[in-house]
Amino acid sequence: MTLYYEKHGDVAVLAADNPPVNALGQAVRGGLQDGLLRAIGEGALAVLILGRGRTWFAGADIREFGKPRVAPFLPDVCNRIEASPIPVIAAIHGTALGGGLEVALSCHYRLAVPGAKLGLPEVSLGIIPGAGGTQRLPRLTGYEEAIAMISGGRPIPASKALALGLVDRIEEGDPMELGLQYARELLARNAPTRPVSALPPPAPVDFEAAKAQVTRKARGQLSPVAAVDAIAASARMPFFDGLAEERRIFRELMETDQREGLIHAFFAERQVAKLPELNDVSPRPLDMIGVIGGGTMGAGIATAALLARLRVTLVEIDTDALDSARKRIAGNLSGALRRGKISQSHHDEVLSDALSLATGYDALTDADVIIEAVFEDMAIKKQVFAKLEAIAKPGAVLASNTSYLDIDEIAASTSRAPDVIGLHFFSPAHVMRLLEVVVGHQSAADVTATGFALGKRLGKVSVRSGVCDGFIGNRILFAYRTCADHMVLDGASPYQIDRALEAFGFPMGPFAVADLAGLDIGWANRKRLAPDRDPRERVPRYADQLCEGGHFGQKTGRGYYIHDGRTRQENPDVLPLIEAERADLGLSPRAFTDDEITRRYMAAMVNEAARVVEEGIARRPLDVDMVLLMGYGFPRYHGGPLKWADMQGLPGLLEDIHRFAEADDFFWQPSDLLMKLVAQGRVFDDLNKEQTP
Ligand code: 3H9
Repeated sequence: MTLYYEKHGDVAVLAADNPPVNALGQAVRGGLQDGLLRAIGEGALAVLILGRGRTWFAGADIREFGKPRVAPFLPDVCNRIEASPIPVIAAIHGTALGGGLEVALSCHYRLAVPGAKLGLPEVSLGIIPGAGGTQRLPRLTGYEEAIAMISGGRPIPASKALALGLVDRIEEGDPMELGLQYARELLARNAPTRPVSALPPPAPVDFEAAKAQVTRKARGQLSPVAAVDAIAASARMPFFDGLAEERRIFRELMETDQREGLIHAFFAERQVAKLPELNDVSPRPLDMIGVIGGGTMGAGIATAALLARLRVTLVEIDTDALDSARKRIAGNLSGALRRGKISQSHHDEVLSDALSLATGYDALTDADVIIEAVFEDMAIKKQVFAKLEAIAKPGAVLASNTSYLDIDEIAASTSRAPDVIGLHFFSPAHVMRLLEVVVGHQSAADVTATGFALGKRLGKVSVRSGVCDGFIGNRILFAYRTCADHMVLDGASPYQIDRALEAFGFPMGPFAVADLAGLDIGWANRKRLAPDRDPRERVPRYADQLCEGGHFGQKTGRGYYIHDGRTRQENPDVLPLIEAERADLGLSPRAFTDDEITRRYMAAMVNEAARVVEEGIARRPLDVDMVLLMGYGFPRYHGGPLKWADMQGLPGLLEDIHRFAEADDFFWQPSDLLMKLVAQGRVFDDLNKEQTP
């Protein structure tokens, strides 16, 4: 039973019970429709709609998307609720999202409990509201707010919903009791039905200007822009014509790769922490976190833990360094306060009680998890772990935040290898949502589970990675960055490459990203890898020359670009360096189209990603997708590199790689997994499905 019908005097209660989120699957829709008819048939005077469990309806059942549609359809259910001859009341708790809010908008009266959240997040799934949301919401809130809510997709708290007229009242208590009381009050004053569709559309706004603004922000994503079109229809058409227009746009978006990519990302985000090796494994305690190193990374990790209300002890080498670390953390926390992420009292409490700073490792004897974020050098890391071994309590998890180095080698330098793990945060660590949990060959299962539990506590998306140089993300980055360097040597400019990839949907192209991260990082890495480099590798010199000139990107104001605040301009010194290098190498530059740039860059990314899966470094293709989406700016609406590859067609990609290999068969070696999938006529997503627990 997914929808309960109960009679409470004159009021019929329809209560959904479809855990976990009361999604509006076929049975729930059918139950709502039948319950309404039954209530009217039995002579009820009002209907109250509720969600049992943790929430009101969180939306249409996304699992039904892409399958044959089964009646009754949600728009019809909503229209029937609105057309009811007796008042229908929504009592909202938890989340009223998407189709869930559309059901509420079809009710005649709405009450919410204080913690409720309301929203139309469909654009984040690549679609728009399809059951009247774009036509009913503006009639209550006006166009400006409706455009913000629908094109932005972010839910709003009940208090804001009240201010906007989206709910009629907020009351603390049990939604069923509150709803029944509200229904009786309405009956006592003979309150009429109150269809939102009968309201006139609000005063129109400049929809073209609104659309232009949304287009700029959407960076190639279709749904937020299409949402403005659907909302605008409500200003020029009668209600039911507007509904038909909304439906037309909804259906069109349903057929797009963007919808498929975004829904893949939605489920992958929830799938990524589900690993058979963690079934029935309990994490170790994680109340007290130790952080070694108070630079940008260490301070960011400490901030992330403090924001999650964990106790933190940070260790630095001397009082000056501690002072700088304290300032960094305080700066991060006041940023969080400014952005409304924490309250003033949480902010003050954290600084006065939850954070301790010390210069000696002895302060870490009580820590449950100790994360080192010291300089990226194996010898230094080993010294740190030797000291940790001496002071950490038995069972403490010893973690390294290294972004490249071999966790197994670090673990082997202690006698506690099973306690050692990599926790690779991304900078700024209190903002970026990705955490790579790097599992060494000897890491204990409950240590891995603790890594995931910590990630969850910090609100991160944690991805399991095996050990290799650069783990999942930086290893793949290295491959596509190398491809970009080759294209520069062969004739493309860094600026054309950045423009082409920004048009693909990345917020920044690879050269702008390098400037942001600091060119010295790549420089150090090239030096580290130089001794073992294969002579066939093509490594450009011009990037080193920029660094030798003291130009490290944004932090020095000059790199590939000249930076002035948030604006960037091409650095005129860069192209001459590149031209000189091409001349030295005897290369005559050729023209690249933007399309070729994107195809090569993506082929390099997909090929390396496939190898990462083939070698078991990532357990599933979706793990790679999450890493690139969460940590590397990959456009979410393409679903991640391997989902994108599936949608493009793997045979075409493999053909590209074979063709590129004709000129450079050292770099362009197709992955065995990619070749196998093509030969079998399968796609990466088939591997995700095979491994879904
Ligand atoms: C829509 O409504 C279209 C209409 O306009 C028009 C129709 C004609 N369906 O996130 P959690 C699953 S589009 C199916 O971990 P939380 C989820 O996969 C929809 N399943 O919990 C997970 O499963 P599992 C608009 C869903 O507490 C489990 O529920 N609505 C759906 O962190 C728990 O989810 C949205 O976009 C769904 N709609 O967050 C809302 N939602 O345990 C999407 C969740 O097997 N949902 N599941 O991994 C959310 O934003 C969050 O799930 C929510 C709860 C905030 C509700």
